[in-house]
Amino acid sequence: MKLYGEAMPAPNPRRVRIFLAEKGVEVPEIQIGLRQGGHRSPEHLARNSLGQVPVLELDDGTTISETVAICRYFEVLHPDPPLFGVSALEQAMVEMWTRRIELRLTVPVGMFWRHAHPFTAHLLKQNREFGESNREVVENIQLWLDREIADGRPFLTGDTYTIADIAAQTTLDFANFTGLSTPAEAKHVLAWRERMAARPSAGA
Ligand SMILES: N[C@@H](CCC(=O)N[C@@H](CS)C(=O)NCC(=O)O)C(=O)O
Repeated sequence: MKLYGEAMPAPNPRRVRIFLAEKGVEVPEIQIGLRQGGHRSPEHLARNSLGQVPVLELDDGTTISETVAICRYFEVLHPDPPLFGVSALEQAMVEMWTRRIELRLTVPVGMFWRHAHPFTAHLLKQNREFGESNREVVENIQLWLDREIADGRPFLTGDTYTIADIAAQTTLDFANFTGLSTPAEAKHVLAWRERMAARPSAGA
């Protein structure tokens, strides 16, 4: 099997790499060359008709797209350490937090990137005003997250590191790359980010 992905700072392929590093699993990755348009080549569109990475290709040629779907596949193959929760409650919490992060944080960071950043200006007709409006959305959701984790929990869902932490870590690192930072008053988020950055998997 092999992964089609892209190097840092692309957040979604990195989510899979961090997940695999936490599991101690090695899968070869081919970098698609987003800047060169490799994701729009006929070969890649045959793997994922949406032209995105990551894509996992199995030995029989089956392809799996969507970061969380790829991670779920590896979770079943390599259950330890569990990163999607074990009990019914843990699994629900992981789902809740992953969806909150993807929908409330990753989407506005992506909209800022697509509509306000000079690097993407040649790719689409940008709506700069809309793009810039996401700065405040990203800041406010981090302040909300800060209040949520102010109870001292070490990870987003509680006492256990999960894929929800990986989703937030990779999104916020990418946000920094685009020029969006964590507000200084979000002290709990900043401390959590330091803990995530100290894990060996952060280099993946
Ligand atoms: N929902 C997808 C999003 C994947 C995605 O946005 N990947 C980016 C790289 S981080 C990409 O391929 N961008 C190129 C494009 O969308 O045209 C997932 O979770 O895998």
